[in-house]
Amino acid sequence: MYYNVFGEKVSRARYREMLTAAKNRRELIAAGLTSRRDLFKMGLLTAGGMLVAKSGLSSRAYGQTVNGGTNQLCLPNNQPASPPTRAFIEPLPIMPIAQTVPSLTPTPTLAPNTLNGEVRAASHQAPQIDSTRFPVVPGTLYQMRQHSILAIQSPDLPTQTIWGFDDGTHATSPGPTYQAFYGRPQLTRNINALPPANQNGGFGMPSVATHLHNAHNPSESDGNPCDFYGIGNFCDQYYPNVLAGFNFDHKPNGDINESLSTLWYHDHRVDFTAQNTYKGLVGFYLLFNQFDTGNETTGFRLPSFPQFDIPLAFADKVYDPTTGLLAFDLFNLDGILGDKFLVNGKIQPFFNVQPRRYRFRLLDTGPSRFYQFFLTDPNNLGATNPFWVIANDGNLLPVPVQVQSVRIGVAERVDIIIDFSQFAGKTIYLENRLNQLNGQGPVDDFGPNGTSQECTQVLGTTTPSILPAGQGNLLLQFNVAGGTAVDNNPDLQVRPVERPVVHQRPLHGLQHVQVHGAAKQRGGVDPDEPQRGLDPPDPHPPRRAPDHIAQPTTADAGDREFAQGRDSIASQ
Ligand SMILES: [Cu+2]
Repeated sequence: MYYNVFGEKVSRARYREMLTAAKNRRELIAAGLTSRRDLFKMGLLTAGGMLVAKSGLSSRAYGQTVNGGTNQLCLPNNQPASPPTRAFIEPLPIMPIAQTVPSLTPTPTLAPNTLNGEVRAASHQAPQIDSTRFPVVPGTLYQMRQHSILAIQSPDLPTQTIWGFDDGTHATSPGPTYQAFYGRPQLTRNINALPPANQNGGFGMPSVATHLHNAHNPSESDGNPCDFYGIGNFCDQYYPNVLAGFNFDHKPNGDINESLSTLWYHDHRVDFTAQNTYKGLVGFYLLFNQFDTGNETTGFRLPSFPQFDIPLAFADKVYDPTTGLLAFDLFNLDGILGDKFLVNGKIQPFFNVQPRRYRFRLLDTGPSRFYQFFLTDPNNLGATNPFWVIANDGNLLPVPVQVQSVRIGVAERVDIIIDFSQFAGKTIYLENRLNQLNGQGPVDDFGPNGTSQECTQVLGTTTPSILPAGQGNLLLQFNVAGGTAVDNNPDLQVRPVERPVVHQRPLHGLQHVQVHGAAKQRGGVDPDEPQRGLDPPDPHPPRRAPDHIAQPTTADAGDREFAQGRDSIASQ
């Protein structure tokens, strides 16, 4: 029996065709074709960015002849399936908390230490604003080496060589989780210790720029795509952990409305961000303050970190059916969709939880998959199992919003609270029910009854935008203990997350949630890009208060200097 990447049965001849095409593409990549620009130079891409219709190379070209559909982007069967893997037999990995170091050698300097191999675009800005508050060598220091690591992503697959972050104590992918605090500046020395390109296993560029996505950071420390550096070089990245506006219109401490919480770091190397993040160069950066304290007996009393506050990095990947090794198809210009779903670096893990509230920080690490998360009880598929959204893209919402599902796009985050007391003694699943047929994005819901007419000619029927419960991708299994458990969190019905100061405006995001039963957002498909909502234009400028479920903060606006207290040049 032969299957494609969508789990559909295909003929043996078709399967061999797909395998050959994939093998030919990999060989071209291994031969030194490492970017789309090379493909253009070789004449392998059309002006429209499509792979030329060459048999034995483009499985789409094959599809054009056999399917006869007019919408070639809808080809659902152009990749062989990854090898079979069992689900829910290994526990969810929890990334370790990043460990600080007492000092760095050589000592960090204001100007780039080029003599010793530092590659940085400019001198640190923060110490030049206030050297007392932001000393050149702050009290919190990290040293993170990027190097290859061995990982078991499923016991049914061979050990994988991927790339991770090493804080000196743990070398993991996703990397160690930063536990950062407002008012406590820190510096991370990122060192490129990756193997040479000819040992990259077929994809990945050993040249890095580590970006702290969405953070309000000085441009020289931002990890801009073009601030990359090679093996053996390093970059000192200064994270002031200060609220936007601290040196501008909200002196001295900044604007509390600009508080960020769930951030992530990832490689941002121009042209290779997708490959390098797919290869493992991602991690969480959690920023706490006096309200979001990480302790459920203080502040907003959100579930305590790290025991009940769990970062979840989602990724979908493809494995070579002949070797079982992680594969990346550079020729798939619609964006790669994987048929294996990883959470924190493991394919379909389980997580044993207590019957109480947990906070989960959901992150879509891409490269091209959108998710709409539901809680699914396999013994009661008709049940709607609500949970709470408390933050989007790093900002706490003014009030928690109860939803039946929440959607995120690539690079987006959403913080949710699940109360497992309602599921005591049960096994339930976090399920992605969003229907996505290719890397360009999920299918729309513009057809009748929430269906899409995308791909109708290829599929012969309309397709649902949201798959029925139990028929999506089961990502994570929760085994909920029986009985009761201590839970210091307040009832979210009484809105304990309400922010101390916010501008009151109509909550478009909230209305959207009520109408559709889901907090919907939608954006691009590149981890480089910040996501924007599709909601109606905001009639209430200026865009300040983080009270919109898909609204960027001004720290995300990308057009003000950190020195003016608002932003780095490119904070996305
Ligand atoms: Cu980013």
